[in-house]
Amino acid sequence: MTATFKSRLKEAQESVEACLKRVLPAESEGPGELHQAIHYSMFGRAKRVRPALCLWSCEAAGGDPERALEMAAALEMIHVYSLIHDDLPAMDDDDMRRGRPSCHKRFNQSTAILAGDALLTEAFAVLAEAYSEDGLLVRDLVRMLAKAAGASGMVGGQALDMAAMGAHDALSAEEKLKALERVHAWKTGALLLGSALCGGRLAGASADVMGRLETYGRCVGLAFQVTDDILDCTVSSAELGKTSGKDEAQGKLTYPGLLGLAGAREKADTLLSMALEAIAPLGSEADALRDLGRFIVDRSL
Ligand code: GRG
Repeated sequence: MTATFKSRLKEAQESVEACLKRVLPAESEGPGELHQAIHYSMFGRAKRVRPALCLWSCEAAGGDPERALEMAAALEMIHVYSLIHDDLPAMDDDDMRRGRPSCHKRFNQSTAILAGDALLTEAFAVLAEAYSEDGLLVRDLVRMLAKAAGASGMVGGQALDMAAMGAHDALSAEEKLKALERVHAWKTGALLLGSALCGGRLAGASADVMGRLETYGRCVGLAFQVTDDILDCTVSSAELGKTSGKDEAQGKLTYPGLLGLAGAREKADTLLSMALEAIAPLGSEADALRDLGRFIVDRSL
């Protein structure tokens, strides 16, 4: 990671966190521990990749990234809800997240479920409020966010993942790769793709630029999860801030499992090249997006 990118990412993280603090009720507000749980999960150690993707897609399309701040905050709210719910015993059952006890461990399961529910619901209120002067914009952003997060996006991908548990033994290697790509494209890729598209829409991007952002978003979305699979089997839980080695323990299909470690790295690099090629004509306004693509593939957490 170059020093320039490091400071750009830090700047984006700080602006989004300040925006999140503005739009979320204070930690001290009731009822019960709801807002404490929301703040606990929201403000832990986090990369804020989806917000950065949104802000910098807006910039790459010629827009003002400041205008995309609330959109970026809404995306992070949806992401954090998914992490809280994913850690629950009925889902991935994980005790550790962002380097500390997961939400249901620090609080309890009902508080964690409600904190996730509240973040999901309030994300749409943030959009409706922030962009209320432009009804068509709100309509498009709500539609795009719901598609990315819902039954044919992130939630659908989680359902596919749970249904696939132990159901792939009879498949050929090629079929396994296809099944894995489908789960990843929905479960992780859809929200990352949605982040790029919402950024482009906020900039009023042309159909050509939206198409380029779509290819970029799809490729880095998948590359993100390929890298996540690699990290899961190469980095310790302490460094990752979440339990590592889980994929193998749960018998899940993974890119390193199917392609080997070197093959998985090659896959991530190929996806990155495709992403960079798609945005090649966008000029220097897309530099942060280019660096973000490289970071997604080269990161160590
Ligand atoms: C509706 C009950 C219910 C559950 C939904 C949708 C869902 C559960 C889970 C989504 C699936 C999910 C959590 C996918 C994992 C994606 C992933 C690799 C997350 C880690 O993201 P990073 O690395 O984390 O960006 P930080 O902590 O940096 O934000």
